[in-house]
Amino acid sequence: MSTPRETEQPDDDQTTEGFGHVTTDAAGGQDPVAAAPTNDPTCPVNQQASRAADALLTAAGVERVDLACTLGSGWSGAAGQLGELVAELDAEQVPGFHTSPVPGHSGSLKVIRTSAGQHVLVIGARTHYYEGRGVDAVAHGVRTAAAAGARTMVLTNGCGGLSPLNPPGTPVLISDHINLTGASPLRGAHFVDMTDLYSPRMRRIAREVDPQLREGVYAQLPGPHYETPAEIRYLAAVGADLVGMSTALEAISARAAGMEVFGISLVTNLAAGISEEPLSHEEVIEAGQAAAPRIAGLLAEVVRRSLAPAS
Ligand code: 8IG
Repeated sequence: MSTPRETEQPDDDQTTEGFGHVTTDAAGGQDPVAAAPTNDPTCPVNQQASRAADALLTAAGVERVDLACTLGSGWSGAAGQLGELVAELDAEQVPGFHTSPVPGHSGSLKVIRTSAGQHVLVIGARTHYYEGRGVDAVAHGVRTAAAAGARTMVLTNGCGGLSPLNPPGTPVLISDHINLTGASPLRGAHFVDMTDLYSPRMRRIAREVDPQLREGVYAQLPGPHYETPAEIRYLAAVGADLVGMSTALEAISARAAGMEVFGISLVTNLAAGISEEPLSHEEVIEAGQAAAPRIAGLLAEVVRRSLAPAS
């Protein structure tokens, strides 16, 4: 089980003011809400996550969930084998969630009971950074999962692949990420270690389930445009294997909340310039459909084994 690894940085000019009490000047310089540190339980983003968690837990009639899973492009059917549906809510019924404008993203939140009696929150309504709602909207799913009691955050996505070893339709374990959004879901003096962000324990379990699985470094870009071939060569040179528009900001938020993080990408297209073909969203949807049975079984088995008591 991972623990939140926060280090209080030495801060010479720390004032006696508590968290959340940010002074504003007459000109309205700093917005106190926007500036409240994200590790303060009274920070409005955490309170909104608690309200969303309450709505979900009440609808499901459960006290907490054990694990949460965000479904990315190509993964919308992958929750089918996790267990029995207990509750399903439209994104609009849960505080802070929005229906996704993207075809291939489901737009609902589900609570599922596994055959072992544990509960999984399935988030089919991810907010992407490119929607322009800000980092708090992006992190809201993860914060809601943490507020609902989930100790493990499973992040799935569809992405571009930089290696011909991972053709479209290949699931790849995320071993690490490069956050190229220029943003963070955290603010204030909230310093969080990112070593071993993507749980070695969960990756081991996944490779036990499917020994063919490869690992890769995922680069999150802001999007919504895809990359140029020159940008893909740049990403390859700095060590990226996978490129997409989600996951890294959410993983940071999950680590900050003390959750164990598991990331898995479905390569739905070769990145720009790697293949002769231009990129299309239709290609992304088709690769997801073709891989659906394999990735649904994989996800269910990784979740089942990760929740099983250590023997
Ligand atoms: I699915 O090739 C999917 N998402 N940035 N590049 C980026 N995001 C993606 C890609 C891709 N494919």
